[in-house]
Amino acid sequence: MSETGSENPNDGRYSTGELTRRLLGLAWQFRADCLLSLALSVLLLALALVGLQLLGVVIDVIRHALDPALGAPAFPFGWKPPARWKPLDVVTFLSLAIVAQALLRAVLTYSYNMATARLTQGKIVPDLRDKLYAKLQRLSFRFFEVNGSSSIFNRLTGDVQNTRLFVDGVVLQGINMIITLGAYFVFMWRIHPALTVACLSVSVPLAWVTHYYSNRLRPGYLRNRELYDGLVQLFSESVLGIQTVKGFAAERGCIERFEQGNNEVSAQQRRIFWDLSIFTPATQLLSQLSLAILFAYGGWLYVQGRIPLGGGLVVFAGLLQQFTGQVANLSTIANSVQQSLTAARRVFEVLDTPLEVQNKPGALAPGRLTGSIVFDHVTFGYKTGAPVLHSVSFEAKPGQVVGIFGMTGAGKTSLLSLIPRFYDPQQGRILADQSDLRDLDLDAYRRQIGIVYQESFLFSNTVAANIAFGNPHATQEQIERAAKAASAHEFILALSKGYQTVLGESGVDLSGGQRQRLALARALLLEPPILILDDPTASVDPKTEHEIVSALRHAMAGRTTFVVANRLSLLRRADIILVLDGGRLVQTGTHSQIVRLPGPYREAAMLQLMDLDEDEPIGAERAPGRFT
Ligand code: DCP
Ligand code: MG
Repeated sequence: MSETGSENPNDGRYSTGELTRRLLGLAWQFRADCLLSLALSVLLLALALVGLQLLGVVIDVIRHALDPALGAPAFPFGWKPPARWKPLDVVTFLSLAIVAQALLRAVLTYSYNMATARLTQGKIVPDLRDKLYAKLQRLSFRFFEVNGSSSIFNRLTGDVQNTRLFVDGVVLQGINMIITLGAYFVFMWRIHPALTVACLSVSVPLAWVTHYYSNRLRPGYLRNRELYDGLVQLFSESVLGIQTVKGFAAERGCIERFEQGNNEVSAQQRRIFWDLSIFTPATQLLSQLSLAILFAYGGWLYVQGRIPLGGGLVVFAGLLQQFTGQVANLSTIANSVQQSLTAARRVFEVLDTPLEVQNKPGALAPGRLTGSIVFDHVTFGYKTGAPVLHSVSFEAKPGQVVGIFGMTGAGKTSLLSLIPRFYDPQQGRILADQSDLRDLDLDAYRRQIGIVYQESFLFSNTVAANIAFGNPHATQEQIERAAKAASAHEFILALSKGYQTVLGESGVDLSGGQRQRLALARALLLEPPILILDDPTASVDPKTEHEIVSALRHAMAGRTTFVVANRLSLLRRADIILVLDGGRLVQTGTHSQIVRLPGPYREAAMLQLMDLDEDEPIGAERAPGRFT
């Protein structure tokens, strides 16, 4: 979206020249296919010229037959009809040759279209899409925070398509146009230089009009893509958030916002069409002007007796018409230039985003870790100058359970996200088995960490595939072992097709507790020495919480576990508890140690115990005013 787009580190980075160079590089990458397309179009051009030549000769043969005083026709390509042929035989033969030429052109046009489609849709587009997707997979979280998902979708789909337009719509068409115009020019010049110059003088205003409109179009296309990103964002959010929308009876508002966004896009689109609908006829009009010049000036030349009214003039008119037709193509090409540059800018922005977290050269692939994690004066923030963790230090020994407690916004999730190195700290360092995380091979390290989030994302696939997500080669036995360890085996068997049950989109047909246990099984399948649990019981009822907690008890055995929780049921089991307050580590110790000390943990513990003692009916607590 536009306001977040400005935070993109690549914004405004590309000059038109640079974009053009890179797009030419893209064409160069597929030079063999480009050459094939160009060769076919040159053949087509040659055939068109042959056709015109033949037409001119046919006319001269007829005129000569009608009036032998006019002089014998000049046959092209060194060919001469046998002396015994009558003029009618010659005309018939030439007409057949013209038909053959037209047929051959049809076949070549077909081949040209096929070759170009194979190049663009078969090679360039899939290649760019693969590159973009691979890059997206490696980009750090920050990129996704800055760029909305819709903008990313649109770049992967529409913008990739428009980027390839540079190859077929600009490079191929452009070279083709230059060759064609050159050839026509030479042929016309050979017929009559002065007439050629007169007719082609309209090219000057034509070039100016093209330049003017082309520059007008570019910002329009960019704005259009941004507005469209916003519209798709609105749409996808209302699909993903449909429960919230309906729950708050907010359909009307959503529809109105969508209509407004939709109108903005179409109004913007209309402005582009408005420019285009002046631009295209303007270029056509100008090119038709040259025909008018031909008739006026050519007619005058004829009257003056300086040019014969023969096949030559017909050929000239034909050449001129083709020439102006090609020139009128300029507007299409100019339009493609702007469209493809806009799209390419958005595609390259993604491809060029530096990887914030990446392997350094010679990074170490660790063997199986013991699970020791040390935070050494770690300061971290999402934006520079606004840390959300301040100089946090602690040590987790192998196999320990580390509970993390803090108010909402205290920095618990942020702390957890540093462990798998989703971000790098701004100051201080984090050690796993005594090695700085920045020295470890990222993939090899992350594979040793199992993560369960507050809310788990399940893929539209079978239960088994969801559990085996981190290791697609896992055996059924491994999958079941993980499911049992996560207390998920029983409920999975009760599903209609057991492990082969396909979950709906995002797994909507499971309860919150079931989803969490599947997510836990998915994390445990990898037998990770380090387990990270971000408030896994946050959104479930007490009974499910109990199930998850008892599942966790098995799961945590033998691994270093980091668990964010607010419920004492989970925290009590921790070997050490870290209490975070406003991004600072304010207390460290076991439950029994810190529950005695004044502070946020003790307060929360008291409240939870009081909740248990409370015999006031729940209705009384809901009395108006108590919520404020
Ligand atoms: N923050 C941010 N950008 C993000 C995530 C968080 O600027 N992508 C900010 C919001 C908070 C602070 O960082 O001010 C800490 O956020 P956490 O998500 O780490 O907070 P908690 O996990 O402790 O909160 P909760 O209990 O609500 O999950
Ligand atoms: Mg959190």
